[in-house]
Amino acid sequence: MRELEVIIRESIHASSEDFLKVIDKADRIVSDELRGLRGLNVTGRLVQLPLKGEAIIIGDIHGDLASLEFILKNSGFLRKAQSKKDAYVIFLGDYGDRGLRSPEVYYVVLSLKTLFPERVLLLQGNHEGPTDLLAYPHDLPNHLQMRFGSDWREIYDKLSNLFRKFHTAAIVNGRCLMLHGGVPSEAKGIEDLAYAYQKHPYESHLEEILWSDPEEGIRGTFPSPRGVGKLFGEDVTSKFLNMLGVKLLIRGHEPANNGYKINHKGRILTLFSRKGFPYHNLHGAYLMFDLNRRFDSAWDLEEFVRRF
Ligand SMILES: [Mn+2]
Repeated sequence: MRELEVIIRESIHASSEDFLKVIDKADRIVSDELRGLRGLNVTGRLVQLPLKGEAIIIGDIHGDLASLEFILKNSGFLRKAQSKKDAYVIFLGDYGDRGLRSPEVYYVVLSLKTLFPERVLLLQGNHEGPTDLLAYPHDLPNHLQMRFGSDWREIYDKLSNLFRKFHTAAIVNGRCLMLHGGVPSEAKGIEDLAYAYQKHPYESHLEEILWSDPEEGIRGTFPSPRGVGKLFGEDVTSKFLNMLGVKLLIRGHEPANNGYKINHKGRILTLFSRKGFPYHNLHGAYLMFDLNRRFDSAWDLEEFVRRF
């Protein structure tokens, strides 16, 4: 079984051919999952996790390979997964762009998916959206071009095609929901999460799921300064989470100086798992807790947030 150090080294030295192989392999696994052919419990693009096992939840990485390596090493995920312990790693999306190591981060994340298909969940972020609604600046293509020369186009097209197959959200029944950005304010039920992917984000709940942010002191929704998605109030959060019967939303998307922040009376936990340019947050953070644990709010889980 491959060690973490080996995978990291591979990510830095892989040829375009090696990279394409990892993408193809991950694509086959993710496509099988969407057809219900794998061990994960998937409805549309919503994954249901069991009430047992350990969850390692990772927010935005944005090309920061060093933080990703730190988290994987310190959480002991590979060791746990290799010894067949019930451990899941759930990425909340936004793997590339911003940082200097976007191709390498994708290589590591996709390698993990191929090594432990049922233990690694890759959620879609707004940096993995459709090509006509992508976060700007989107510098992944430039990084691929610098590294792989004229092969960049094939790699980018295949990666980009795979992004659109990533899961939209994950749920632990009665406990928590995980997704990248925000609550779909007009959603009528859990199906709107599971099947949001069927329409372009502009015509579906997916725009808010990938792009929205919680705001304090407002009711309902307001236009987002991002120009896409919305700012949503605590009333929107409570209505949606109560409808799903969960206590907490765990999401990424927003930089936080401490690596994490809590909003809407403890019903939202934001994780930001990378450091450095261009955000300069003091800490990155990830969450590691037992899926069997009962909690009422983000404050009950705060002791399991690991800052670095
Ligand atoms: Mn984002």
